[in-house]
Amino acid sequence: AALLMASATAWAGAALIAPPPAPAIAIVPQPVEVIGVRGDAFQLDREARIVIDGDPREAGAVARLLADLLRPASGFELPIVRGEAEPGDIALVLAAGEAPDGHVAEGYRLRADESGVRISAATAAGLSNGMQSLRQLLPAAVERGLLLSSPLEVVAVEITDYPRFAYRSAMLDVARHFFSVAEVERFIDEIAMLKINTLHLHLANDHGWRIEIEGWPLLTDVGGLYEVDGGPGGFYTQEEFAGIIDYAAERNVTIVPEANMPGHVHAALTAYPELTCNGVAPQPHTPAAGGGSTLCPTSVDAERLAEDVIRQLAALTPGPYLHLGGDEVFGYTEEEYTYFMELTSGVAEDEGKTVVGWQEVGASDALPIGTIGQYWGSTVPEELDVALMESFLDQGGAIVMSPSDVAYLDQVYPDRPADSRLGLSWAGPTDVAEAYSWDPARIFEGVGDDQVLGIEAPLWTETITSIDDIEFMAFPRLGSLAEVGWSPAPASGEHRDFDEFSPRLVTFLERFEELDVNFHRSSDLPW
Ligand code: TNX
Repeated sequence: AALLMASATAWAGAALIAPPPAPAIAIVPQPVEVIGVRGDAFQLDREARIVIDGDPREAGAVARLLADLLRPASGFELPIVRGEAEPGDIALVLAAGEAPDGHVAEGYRLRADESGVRISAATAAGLSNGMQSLRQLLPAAVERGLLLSSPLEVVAVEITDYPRFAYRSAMLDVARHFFSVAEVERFIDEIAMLKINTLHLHLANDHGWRIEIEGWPLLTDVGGLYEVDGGPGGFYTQEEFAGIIDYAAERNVTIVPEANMPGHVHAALTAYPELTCNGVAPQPHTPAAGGGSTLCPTSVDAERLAEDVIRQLAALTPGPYLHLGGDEVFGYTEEEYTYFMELTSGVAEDEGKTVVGWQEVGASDALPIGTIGQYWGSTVPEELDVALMESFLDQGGAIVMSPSDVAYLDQVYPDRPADSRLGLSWAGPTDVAEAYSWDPARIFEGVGDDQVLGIEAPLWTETITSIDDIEFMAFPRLGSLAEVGWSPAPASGEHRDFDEFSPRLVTFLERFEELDVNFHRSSDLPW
């Protein structure tokens, strides 16, 4: 009951005698407004249909995902049809006026009662968000994909919802260890359930080059063959990468590719000696610690490589963003560094992309207008951090917040098993409560909601080798971070209430149990 906001705005026609009993609802991230409404629960029956009211090319993917969830659990046919909903149907309504005021991009409304379910939005993204909320109103057992013995019910409810931040991201480092297309897609399924709408793929680092680049076959044929500790590595062909992008898009997840340059490039150097200053290709770098490598600042081949990589990634990526890396570049002069970042960001801009870079990129004052800086310092910034962030803002950009002491998914859990090999600890340890108890608009003075594009939770994979490891490190902490990115800001002077959040997160994790997700049973949650 505590999860519900009291409201007298139950929909027109409902008698306003006493407030309806509050349904037991637990959604992560917490929606903006959840109202218990008069009426009985919706019950899915044999004749129900999924009705698309709007452009089926836009709404089709959401309808199919919903059908894929409900058909095995109900045993019903649940045809997807176009037109107007009849009693008992689930309607997906896509129309300009349907979004909550001022929240066209991703807002949605959801209403359920005995007469049907109606999700409405102005965009496919909004419908997708509504579908993920509906999913969390259903019993966790639907996730198992097996026929259930009891009917599927949705409590009578009305939800109005939209995100606080437009950019709610996870990052997966597929360079330190390589992950198959199937593993990446499973991770996409999982993050989408939390309304994370961006997946930043870190496609190249010292330990491996993971994306096919035409004209540079050895990047992958040589540079893709290793990973940390010398494992087999791997890479995505451009076709496979396009497949990941499509898979993500159907789930309202935008892929942001990054081939990190001009530092962290050891794998590329092993493939092409002309990228080095001494003309000698080094042996592969397999220790977890960084290789300290750079593209030779005076190599024209390095410039040609950078341009080819950026143009091809831009062409492959329908999303608006291209991440140029730019972190931890040792051995460049400031002039060499800013020259390189201005070159690469100019190419990305020329390709029509919004540039994203690690915070170091703020060292340049000649970035494309609107360049996004990704902050990876701590929640208590240092002076240099402040200057770098101001540089992005001064150049018309905004900030993605990834404070490493709360948002880095590769940092150890304080209560990890004694024999755990997972995680680094330079910025941690970080538990579920710490990942929850910070605010992206309260890190830098004067950098509030309007300057913060959103949040990102990076998962670096020096110690992470499998989807099981990914799941263990990402969850449940990504649940905390998803809510920090989505749900309304706490009132000024107040903090998010972990005691309210934590049981709700436990309820969410029942769903992950059904899906056999290998999340960490953190000791700061009330199991
Ligand atoms: C820092 S933060 C890195 C990565 C490492 C990570 C390990 C940043 C831009 N770079 O290269 O993998 O720490 O936690």
